[in-house]
Amino acid sequence: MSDNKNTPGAENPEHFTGLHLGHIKKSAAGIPAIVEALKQVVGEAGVARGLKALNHMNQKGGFDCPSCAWPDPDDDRSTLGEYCENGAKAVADEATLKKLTPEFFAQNSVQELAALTDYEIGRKGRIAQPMFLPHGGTHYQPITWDDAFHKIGTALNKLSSPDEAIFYTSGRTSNEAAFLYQLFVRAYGTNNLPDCSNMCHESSGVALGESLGIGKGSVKLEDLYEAEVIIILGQNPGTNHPRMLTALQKAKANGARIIAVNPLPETGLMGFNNPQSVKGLLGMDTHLTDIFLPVIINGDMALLKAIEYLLWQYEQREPGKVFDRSFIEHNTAGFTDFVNDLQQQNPEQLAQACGISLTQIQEVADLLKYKTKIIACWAMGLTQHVNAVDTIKEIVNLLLLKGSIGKPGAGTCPVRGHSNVQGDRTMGIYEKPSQQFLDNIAANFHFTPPNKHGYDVVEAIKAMHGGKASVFIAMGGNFLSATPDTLYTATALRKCSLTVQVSTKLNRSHLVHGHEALILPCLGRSDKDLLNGEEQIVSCENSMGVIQLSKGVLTPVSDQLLSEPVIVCRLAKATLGNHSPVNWDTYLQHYDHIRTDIERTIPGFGDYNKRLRDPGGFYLPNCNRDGAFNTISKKAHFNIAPLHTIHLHEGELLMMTIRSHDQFNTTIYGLNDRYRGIYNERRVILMNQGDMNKRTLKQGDVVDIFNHHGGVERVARQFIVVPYPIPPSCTATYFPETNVLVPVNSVAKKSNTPVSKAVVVTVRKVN
Ligand SMILES: Nc1nc2c(c(=O)[nH]1)N[C@H]1C(S)=C(S)[C@@H](COP(=O)(O)OP(=O)(O)OC[C@H]3O[C@@H](n4cnc5c(=O)[nH]c(N)nc54)[C@H](O)[C@@H]3O)O[C@H]1N2
Ligand SMILES: Nc1nc2c(c(=O)[nH]1)N[C@H]1C(S)=C(S)[C@@H](COP(=O)(O)OP(=O)(O)OC[C@H]3O[C@@H](n4cnc5c(=O)[nH]c(N)nc54)[C@H](O)[C@@H]3O)O[C@H]1N2
Ligand SMILES: [Mo]
Repeated sequence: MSDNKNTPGAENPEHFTGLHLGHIKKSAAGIPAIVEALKQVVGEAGVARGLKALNHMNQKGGFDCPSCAWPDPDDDRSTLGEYCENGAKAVADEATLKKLTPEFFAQNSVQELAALTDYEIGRKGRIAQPMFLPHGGTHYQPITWDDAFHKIGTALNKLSSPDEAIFYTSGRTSNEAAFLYQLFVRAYGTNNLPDCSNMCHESSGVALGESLGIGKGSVKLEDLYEAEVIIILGQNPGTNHPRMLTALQKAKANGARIIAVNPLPETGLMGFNNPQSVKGLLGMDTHLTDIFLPVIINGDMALLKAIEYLLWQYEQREPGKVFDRSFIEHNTAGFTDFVNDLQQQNPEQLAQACGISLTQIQEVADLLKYKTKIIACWAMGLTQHVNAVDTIKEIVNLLLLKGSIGKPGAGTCPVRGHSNVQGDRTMGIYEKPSQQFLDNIAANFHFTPPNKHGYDVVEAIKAMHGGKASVFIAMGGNFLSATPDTLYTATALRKCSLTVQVSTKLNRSHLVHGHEALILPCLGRSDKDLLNGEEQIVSCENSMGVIQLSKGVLTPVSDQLLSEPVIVCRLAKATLGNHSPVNWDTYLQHYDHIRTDIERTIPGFGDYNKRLRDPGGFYLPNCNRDGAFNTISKKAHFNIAPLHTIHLHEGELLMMTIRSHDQFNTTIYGLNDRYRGIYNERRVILMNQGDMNKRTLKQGDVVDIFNHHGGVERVARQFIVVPYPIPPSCTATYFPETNVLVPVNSVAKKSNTPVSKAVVVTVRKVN
């Protein structure tokens, strides 16, 4: 909402960077990926430091890649390096030797920095000491750690209620830091713990929790190798989870068939040159997808229903051969009602609603008919929709019909984003904690944690905007750029009395701030973490529930950086003073003490300190994996939901905001999207040629993009039109440039996740 039209930033560009269009690549990775990776790392960190980082990443006893949450193989790790191009870019970004000294901040005002693009801001370097922006100040100034903690403690203690403070977390925070952070926040007295998950896989957590009794996926990496069919919906693994391609390649070699459901023919779904194998280096690619279904945006539910309908028809002809009747009878609830509803469906209408021909859907049904080991993988293409929870439950319906949960080679695979986003939730970073979790805290730490639900991300923005919250603290992330409705969120943050960012790199959330602002620089994943002269380890949980050790190896760029656990302890001491129910000094001696308390509080962490040091770490318990369903009825639930139809008026288009190949969320590594053939420009809008013709637009034309949700005009200025193989009425732009168009009030039912993949927009040519 445009209550501050003058917000400088990426949404109001000064100039273009010079678009150059190439071809859409036919396969991902290979030598170009290795070249890119080395270029980035060596360029930022130098040869010795860069190679040291790469050699330790994702190796047993090394550090966990700070990029995505894809698991490491349980068995042998590749000697060619167990990392991908984008993991290398993430490390290069963190291991950079460039640092932001007090002189840098003295020379560059906040306003000047805010006028830069996200790409330019991110290239500046690591923050090297705590910085403070006084009320009305134009430049950040150095501040001591003690003074910084004192300021925050004082601000928090001045609030009339702890609920007026908000404590955000991004998903890179280690288990140890996350556990202490939520403990501090609850001891302080609130559950206002929004996290990036609210914008990410929250819909998956809600759907899986309600249907299957656990909000996490059920498969292990080895299951992929055993699957007969892998369905990948709304995910672009070639860019966002490149190491998944190695697993898919192995699955293919073992006979698996792959179905990809995506409005775009994403390169990584199509073919793969494994840079960790000699064949891949020579450019011999594996053809990955067997059936590609270019659904229209949010057509997935209709598609899934159509597949189920056709399978049900087969089942009637051959009872018990297509559906797993025994599994359904013993393990599920709601089958009869579900089938009654399915019978009412009209396959032609469903085909039309998803934009896939009935012939092609029939091909999928034929493939699935006798298969029993099916895995469904999905990511943001499904979770960021109004009906995301129901769509994910529809995936579960399909798997239940086929008995494809709780056995090898089958199950649910929501592919997580941030490297420890799943672990942070396990540690209690959650605005709606269970009573059981709170009881465990109470029993171990002798205080009564609040049980009133806190704010999630969208609620937090509204609370700040409405003056109900005025201190905002972020443990990592880039709240301003990652959240919807950029200008509305900017206003919300600017109303705060104090905003605090615990960060590694400079980002826009440091530049759009409260009356006073603090930047607290912390160690990253790759940095050596010394406490009382001893190197510390931390731990993360990957997408498949494995807890693994992470140990940084690089000398930090500044001796003024503190680790996140230390920052939380000192913040807690400064805020809670002598009244603290928790003895923070114990944790400041050794992180093993943190893990001992995690073990006492959270199930599944028995013998944590020992098992963490076992090579490869350990799996957390997962009831689905063992064929059990921890719902109230102890059964898996079929779900019946109507289709969600988005009515587009004349001239309107449906826009998905997606990631390019050269970014990690709001961190922009470069201006190329190599696989999609788009170079040197991020301000592009991918359009169907027919939609361009209707608007008399041609390649290279510049348009403004509008959204009018709730009667408020939002505009993203100056995007270059690029014709692209995308279904009619669908368009794509890059996140975060177009977050300014995502309405804060457009959220998924039940999960409250911003609808970032179905933004109704119009375009107008700029003369
Ligand atoms: N290099 C790199 N790695 C990353 C990240 C990064 O930014 N860069 N981000 C990390 C994070 S936090 C996350 S959550 C993940 C995100 O990983 P993804 O979910 O793969 O990321 P997106 O770019 O949002 O891609 C969504 C995909 O869904 C498709 N899609 C959009 N709408 C629909 C729809 O309605 N239906 C279907 N079937 N498909 C649709 C898009 O075409 C696109 O291919 O990646 C993680 N890993
Ligand atoms: N329109 C649109 N919006 C989206 C999405 C989308 O697809 N479309 N995706 C959503 C998703 S899936 C997610 S997960 C969110 C991401 O939201 P966030 O997690 O908030 O954003 P990031 O860009 O990952 O955060 C990057 C910043 O984290 C800091 N950082 C990096 N490493 C560390 C560390 O180790 N410790 C600390 N303390 N700080 C660190 C750096 O300062 C860096 O600038 O964005 C969401 N927003
Ligand atoms: Mo994410």
